[in-house]
Amino acid sequence: MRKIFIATGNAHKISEFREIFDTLGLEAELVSPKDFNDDSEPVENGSTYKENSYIKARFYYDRYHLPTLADDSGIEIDFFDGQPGIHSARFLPGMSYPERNDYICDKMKDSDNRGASFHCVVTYIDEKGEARFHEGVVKGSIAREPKGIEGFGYDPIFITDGYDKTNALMGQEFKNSHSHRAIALRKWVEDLED
Ligand code: ITT
Repeated sequence: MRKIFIATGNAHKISEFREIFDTLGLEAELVSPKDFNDDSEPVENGSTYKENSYIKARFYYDRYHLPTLADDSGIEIDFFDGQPGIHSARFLPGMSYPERNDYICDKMKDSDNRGASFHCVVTYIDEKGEARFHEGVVKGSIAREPKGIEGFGYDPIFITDGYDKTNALMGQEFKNSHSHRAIALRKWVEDLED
């Protein structure tokens, strides 16, 4: 079976990758830094999702020489002028995600400017060392208050356009087919099949 290195230390992303692979009917053995007891981390000093995604993929490809998939993602919130974007993992340092989500909803409580979007760029470096990039974007809005326990990060406050519940209430199966990550991976598969 084809082995693919998933270049992330985020356990939630790894399980989403596995589930999206299943949803897409892709057979592969997915391995990640944890399987190699590797806690080294690439320096994400790019200024775009694409650059950071490439930095992560290249870092692990150079270590393990396996076909490698990396994801850089984030949420852009209109009320905060598009922040936190590529800084989503480091936004409001020192706060847990429930605290961050409460903070965001509280700051926005009197505002009708609730637009937001989730972004993801996946980089795939193949066995020959060549990189391909695919992007997934989902538009939505910020909920009045955090709701739901599924997913991770900002899922309790993000409502995908066309739906009326947060991602964390819609559930993992919904995310596996509708998320920014699922869209990017679907494009990657279509590209592989061509
Ligand atoms: P790696 O760099 O090791 O992949 P990370 O969590 O630091 O892990 P990013 O730099 O790409 O990854 O940061 C993405 C952040 O954006 C993530 O930590 C969440 O806060 C948020 N995010 C991304 N995708 C999300 C999703 O599907 N649901 C909720 N929040 C998400």
